[in-house]
Amino acid sequence: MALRAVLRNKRTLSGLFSQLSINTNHGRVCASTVLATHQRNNSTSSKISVNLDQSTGVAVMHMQSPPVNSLSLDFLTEFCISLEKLEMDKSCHGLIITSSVPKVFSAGLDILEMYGKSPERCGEFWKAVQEMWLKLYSSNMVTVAAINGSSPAGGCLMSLTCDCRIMVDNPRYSIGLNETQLGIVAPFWFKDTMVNTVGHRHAEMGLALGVLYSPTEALKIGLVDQIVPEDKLMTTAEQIMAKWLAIPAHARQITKSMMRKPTIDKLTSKREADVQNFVSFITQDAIQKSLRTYLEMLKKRKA
Ligand code: CO8
Repeated sequence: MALRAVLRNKRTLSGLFSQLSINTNHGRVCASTVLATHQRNNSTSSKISVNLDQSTGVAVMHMQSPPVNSLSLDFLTEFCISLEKLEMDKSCHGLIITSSVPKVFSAGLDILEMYGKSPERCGEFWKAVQEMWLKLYSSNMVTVAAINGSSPAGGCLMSLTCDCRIMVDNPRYSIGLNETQLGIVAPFWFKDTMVNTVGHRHAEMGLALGVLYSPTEALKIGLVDQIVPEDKLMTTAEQIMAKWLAIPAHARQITKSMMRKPTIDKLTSKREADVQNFVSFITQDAIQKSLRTYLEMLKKRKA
């Protein structure tokens, strides 16, 4: 009946839903809660800084762990705690992830967490990597990666979990799942996330060859959605965010879940086995040797 009245008034269904979702979200918080939430979610830990703008409902997360924002166990723990806080904050609808470290978005998993460590520690580390992926890939928030530097391997994975990726158009920056170049293999859920983004053929070639794409190449295969000059990155991210947030929230969230749930369920149902696989793989002598060679190569390249 109410709906008919709305249609009679020539208002669209999506307009109605849009209004409902906005009202619902805003209706959940009173002014004092907003203030408390505002204080709670403008946080700076040693590796992550989060700034939530209450007027837009958009949080900007800066990764600030020099030299390369590598994903160590400590980093991942802080990252997941920040994410959880935002997810539970009903006044936060969108998240932009970017880096405070010049020229690097994230160098991916911290190789030192995988080299010379006990099986127990490797297992703990891997659970944290899974947690980051699960939280981001299933987030109810709109997530945008504002990629302002190189983003290999786990850094690429992190951005692939977002709803949208914008990268600075600088040919010195690269992005991709380059695991094979380290002599290691991207796990099935890394692969699935890549396939879901760029399709099977591009994923197959990119993964097998461990390709690190320039921004232009990444745009061409759909690994990123837009490339922009450095000084336009954040304004573009905000514009894209506004476009996504204009969609009725529940419809967008259900659609996201529909698209991603099979991939998420696959890991959730095999989580423990995946940890065991990782630990037995990464602790093999041959793999440890490959990692040592790669670390030496990184050092030599620097010298
Ligand atoms: N982990 C730990 N340390 C790192 C990493 C890393 N991923 N990347 C760089 N570093 C270190 C360097 O060794 C160097 O250390 P130091 O100062 O002690 O010599 C320091 O960070 C600075 O590095 P650079 O001088 O190279 O910094 P640049 O700004 O010149 O370059 C790059 C930045 C482009 C990010 C460059 O450092 C780079 O290419 N790094 C390697 C990135 C990489 O290959 N990451 C892959 C990690 S593996 C992963 O994410 C998924 C693994 C899945 C495992 C599955 C197994 C089953």
